[in-house]
Amino acid sequence: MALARLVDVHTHLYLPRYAQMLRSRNSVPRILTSTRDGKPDDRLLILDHEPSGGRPVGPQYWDREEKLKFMNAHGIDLSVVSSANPWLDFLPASEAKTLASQLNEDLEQYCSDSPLLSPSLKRLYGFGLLPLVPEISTDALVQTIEQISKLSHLKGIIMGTRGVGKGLDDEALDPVWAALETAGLVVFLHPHYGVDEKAWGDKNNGHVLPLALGFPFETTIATTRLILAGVFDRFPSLRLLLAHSGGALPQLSSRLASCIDHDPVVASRLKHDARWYLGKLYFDAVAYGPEELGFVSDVIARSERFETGSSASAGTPVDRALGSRRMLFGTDHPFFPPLQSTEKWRSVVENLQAIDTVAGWGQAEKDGVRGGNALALFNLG
Ligand code: 5CU
Repeated sequence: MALARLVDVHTHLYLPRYAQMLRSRNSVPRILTSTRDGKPDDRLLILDHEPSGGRPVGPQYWDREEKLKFMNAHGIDLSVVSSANPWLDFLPASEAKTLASQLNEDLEQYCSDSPLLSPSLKRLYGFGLLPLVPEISTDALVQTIEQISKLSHLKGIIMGTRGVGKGLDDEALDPVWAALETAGLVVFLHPHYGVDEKAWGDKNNGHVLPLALGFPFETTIATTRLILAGVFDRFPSLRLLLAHSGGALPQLSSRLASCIDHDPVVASRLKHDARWYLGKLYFDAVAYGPEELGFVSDVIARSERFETGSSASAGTPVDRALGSRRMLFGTDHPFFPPLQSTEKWRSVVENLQAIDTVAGWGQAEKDGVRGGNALALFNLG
């Protein structure tokens, strides 16, 4: 019987070259460098309204030994690491292109030099970066996809929601989707911008509202725009992994389908009911609760009902276990460190406990979400 592995698909880093670039900047995003009691006391400023002076940032963001230590402490066998936000979004096109290519080589090295998990597997694989910024040429994007597809430890790319300036439903991205589909690279869609900060009012709630709601709503909107633009109709083999279990999309997908049905502009645009597309997506299992994970797996499984365009079987129970096959464990490391030092991070323990206690998932489904689904998605035999 194959060993059940624990695989983290949502785990970030700032490669040393990227951290160096952040240190050289004097506007956000940036790393502010200083020392306290003779030791480095670097601070990260990437989001609006970071606590004054920024958040502590250190080797856990860039040192591979720290990533492996974290993996060992939590029993994680293998991680598919990705650069943390805001990627290259804020750079001019020529700089973004050069840096993307250098960072992809750096990440390949970071992974290929990692310890062996088995004779055929390393402990680290990665998602590369594309220079997705305004005024970049399509050729530059496609060349970077070709570069990544030749780097054997890079299994996909991470991207934000802005595309080349007009969002992900921009037709200018069609050659990018086509090239990613052909290369078989998984696209990890991750938020950074949240939603209009006016929605948060003027009380000081720290980062709770932008992170708990703004991030997932951003993913919800971006994925919905992809569906509405027919991207999954034109690129049916594109594999998209959604951060934070797809945000609010699973909860809102029937409302979305109904709004489409009643809208004269969109009603006949798509090949399928909106709910069908959710069964083509992959969702990380970074939702922190068993009820949420169970619900997402129901919504994924339900997509089959819409295969034929009919919802005649609405009301009959879906196969929750089937839906689990598109869900994958993640930690969001090094974000969400515990406020008080503990051996294991609460954010990780909660996500593992959630997977372990979903009603209707047997051992095979739990093992799948913990790691088996990721090994299959990334073709890591
Ligand atoms: O806490 C945060 O700021 C973040 C972030 O920026 N990106 C992320 O992936 N998780 C948490």
